[in-house]
Amino acid sequence: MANEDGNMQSPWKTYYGPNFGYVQEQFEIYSADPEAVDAEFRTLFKDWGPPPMDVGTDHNHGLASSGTGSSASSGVVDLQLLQKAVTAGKLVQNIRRFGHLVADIDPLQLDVKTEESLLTPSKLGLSEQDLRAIPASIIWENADSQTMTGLDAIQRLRDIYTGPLAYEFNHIQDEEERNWLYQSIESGAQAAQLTSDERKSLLARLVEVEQFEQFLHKNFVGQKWFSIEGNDVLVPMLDKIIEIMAEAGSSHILMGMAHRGRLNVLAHVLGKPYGKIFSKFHQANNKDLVPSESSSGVNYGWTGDVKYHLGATRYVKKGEVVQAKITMANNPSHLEYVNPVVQGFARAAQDDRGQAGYPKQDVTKAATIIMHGDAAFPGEGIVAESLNLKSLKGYQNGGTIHIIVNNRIGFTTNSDASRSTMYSSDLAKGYEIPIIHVNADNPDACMAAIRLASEYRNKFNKDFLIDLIGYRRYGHNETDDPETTQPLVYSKVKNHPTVCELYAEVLVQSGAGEKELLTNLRNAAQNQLKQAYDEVKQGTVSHEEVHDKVDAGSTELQRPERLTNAQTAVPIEKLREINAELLKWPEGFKVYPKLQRILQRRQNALNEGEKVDWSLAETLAFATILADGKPIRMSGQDSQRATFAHRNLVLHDSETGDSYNVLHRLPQAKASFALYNSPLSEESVVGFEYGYNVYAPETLVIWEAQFGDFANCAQVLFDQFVSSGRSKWSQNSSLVMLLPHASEGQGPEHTSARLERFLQMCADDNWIVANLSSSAQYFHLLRRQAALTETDDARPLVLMSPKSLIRNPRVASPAKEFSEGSFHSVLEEPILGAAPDKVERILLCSGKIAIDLEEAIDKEKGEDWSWLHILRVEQLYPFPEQEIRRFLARFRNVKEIVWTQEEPKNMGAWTYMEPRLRDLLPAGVKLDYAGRPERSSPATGFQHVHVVEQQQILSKVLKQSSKKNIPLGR
Ligand SMILES: Cc1ncc(C[n+]2csc(CCOP(=O)(O)OP(=O)(O)O)c2C)c(N)n1
Repeated sequence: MANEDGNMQSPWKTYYGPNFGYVQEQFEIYSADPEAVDAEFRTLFKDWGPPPMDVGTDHNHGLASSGTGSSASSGVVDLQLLQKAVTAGKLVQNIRRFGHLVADIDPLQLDVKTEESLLTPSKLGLSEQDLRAIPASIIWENADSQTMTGLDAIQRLRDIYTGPLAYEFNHIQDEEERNWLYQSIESGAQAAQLTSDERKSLLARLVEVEQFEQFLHKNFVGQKWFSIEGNDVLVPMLDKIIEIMAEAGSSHILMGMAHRGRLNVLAHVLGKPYGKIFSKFHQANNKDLVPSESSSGVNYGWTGDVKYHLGATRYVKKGEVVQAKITMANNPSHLEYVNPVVQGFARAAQDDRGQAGYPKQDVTKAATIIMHGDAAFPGEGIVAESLNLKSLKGYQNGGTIHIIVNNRIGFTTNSDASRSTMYSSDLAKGYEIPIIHVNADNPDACMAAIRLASEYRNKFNKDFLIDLIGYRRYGHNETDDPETTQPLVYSKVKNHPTVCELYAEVLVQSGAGEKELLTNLRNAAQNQLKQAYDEVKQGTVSHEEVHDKVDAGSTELQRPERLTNAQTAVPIEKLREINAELLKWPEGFKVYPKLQRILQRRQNALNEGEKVDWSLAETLAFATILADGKPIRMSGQDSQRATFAHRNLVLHDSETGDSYNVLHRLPQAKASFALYNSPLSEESVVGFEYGYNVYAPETLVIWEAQFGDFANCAQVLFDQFVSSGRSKWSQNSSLVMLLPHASEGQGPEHTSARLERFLQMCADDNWIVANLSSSAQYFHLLRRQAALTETDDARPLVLMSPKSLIRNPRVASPAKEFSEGSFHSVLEEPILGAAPDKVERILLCSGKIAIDLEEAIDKEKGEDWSWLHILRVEQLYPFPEQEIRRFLARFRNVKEIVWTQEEPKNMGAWTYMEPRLRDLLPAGVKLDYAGRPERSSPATGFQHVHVVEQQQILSKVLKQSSKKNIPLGR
């Protein structure tokens, strides 16, 4: 050892932990009285001066033994101290990981929280003295300069992790993200105090929220609207996200939420005038909705919806410039089903579809905020299916901010009966979504949560979840008495001050606000509400100001002419040029040889005498639609290749595995073509594609089911959105749904898309339902659908798509039908009907059975079939009444019409067709049914039974009453 001028090591480096503290203590004594310390210390202090204060920063030496002699200078570790430091390090991790268990996140303090042993130093064998002896930076890498000792560090970390904000980040696998999250909260950046002015405006906003609810309670007794009270802070939280996101460049802000607090959010976040909201309570006459003399009793095609389901749009301006468009999606009662729809909105807003190739996505362009219920989030499977979209190439939207509006109850059901997880939010952990639980009675903490969530979303472009834990001040709705089922909770709620009262008190205590502030704010808010109310009552506001615009589109009962007039043929030269381009792939790209041979066969398909099959018809439709400048987006399970291996629009190099999208290099294409294999989900994907289409109505959006049978997994989306969205909310779409459907002996679950259910929902000109029998029909129908996008005539298209027919040569069409034809709602069987007067029986049918019939007849060419004719109803809805009438009029001697289908009698189109056909039946003509009998399951599981059943149907309709059996199926 030598002094600082010498070469020897500083003696201080051999003292650490409690020993170093002892040395410092000795120095203090020495400073007061040198004689009061041992001679050894006297010498030391004389030679080296005072020991430094910040020994703790010297991590490597902080734990070396203070032993004497050679062991001291050789840096031997004090094992006991080392053990303590390691335990203290674990304690830090425990606080980060389990701090939420004891955090102050429950406004009503319903659960008694017991101290966790993992978080208690003494239970881990650490005394305060031990912690004081450990330098903070050894156990906590984010310790600031104020935090000196381990004890300080633990105290600080407990404050951070067990206060009104609780964090769950440990499930984030990415190290950079995890570290960023911990660092962000431990640095206190987001928790930084609001200024006094900011806190006052926050209180003013909370008062508006509170008083709006109070006003409704007072003036609309007996009505329901699902008050926000108990989670009032949601409104200023949304204000804050919108502000941050708009500043960060989001010009679209897409929101989805259920009933709870929706009116308040509509009023305050979406700027829906109070008067409009009050008028819904008044049930005031909206003349568009009321039966009138000029209407047939009801407004055609418009049912409207209850007040707490309606969406809204607002433009946020900075000066005169529109900074962002905020959209609250229309929402059905079905909880959480709006989630994928909003995700689809966001992606549509982020995609630039103006050039060939995949759309160019800019995630800064749109921000997504989805609110959930605490019972619905863990309970409804659609939540998991929608979260699963978050990182998938075709669906991700750069991160959604989720807020669980947690009132700790679902209707009358407590959390312990509605989920098996500790928190409502636990599902999100599996998707590596960071989670904050925050006390809704602490507005400052709620703002900190928003800041962190938004910063994370914008930095990592991933989802974030805030579990906003409040309570529900009243029953499930305002007409419910919650005390019958939750007496204890509600005895607490009754005496619990409102968040305004709590926060006003905080402001008064901190000197940020004067005592009368709350009363003044409440009075001002009440005055504003009263004024709006009086204006509505006195009728001094215009109809437009009070009522939502009803846009039910066309009021005509049918629009068949506009549909049939759609120009969908494409000149043959153009088709040939495009077809040639489709067979060019990049230099050196090695297409799988078997597939190459299949594709090469398409080369001559447009020549005289050749035919275009289903698959090429689809590709040509897509290519020509792109050439017309319409973007296309398609997704479904395995849709790139297609379930039946017919599409193959994404090719894979057989040597490198590189992929190449055939329509991306098409020189004629003027718009984007997105084709994605979807995850194995129906409801989230249908919801997403529907949302995409609603928000990007110029795009031809297609969803393809693996088999139509699985479409019913998305039943809610068909019922609540696709079929009825226009009628309830004036929300139109042109979504195409391809649903493989046909009886082919593949068993009960690879047969039926449940055509009957789609037909049952047909009304008010709500969508198109079709089942086709030729590739040219498919080409024209797709092109018509594309042409109608964005027009008043746009409607969703439900297409029973083919399976075996894809490769059936009878379905392939000659080039002429593409270059000259158009879509026909009804087709005549080409090999029959040459002598109309001889026809006695007409079979009406749709889809594959038409081809089965043609094959059966063709096999018996020698027979006299002049007594028979077949009409294929290609478009089932809108019902082609005029076309069918026109056809029937040609056959004057017809005696019977037989609706022929392969589905059971209680399924397929029969129950839909029967009354409609009866209405147009010529006098004296009988209507009959041929098909399977009523069944509870759509199809047999045995192939041989299927064959027999199919033959029975054909035999029945192809046997002329007076003649022998036709030996079918040889
Ligand atoms: C899919 C679905 N099932 C059932 C209901 C009926 N329902 C309406 S609100 C509600 C309770 C929802 O609880 P929670 O998610 O906690 O939201 P809160 O109403 O408490 O805000 C139920 C069961 C519904 N609307 N949707």
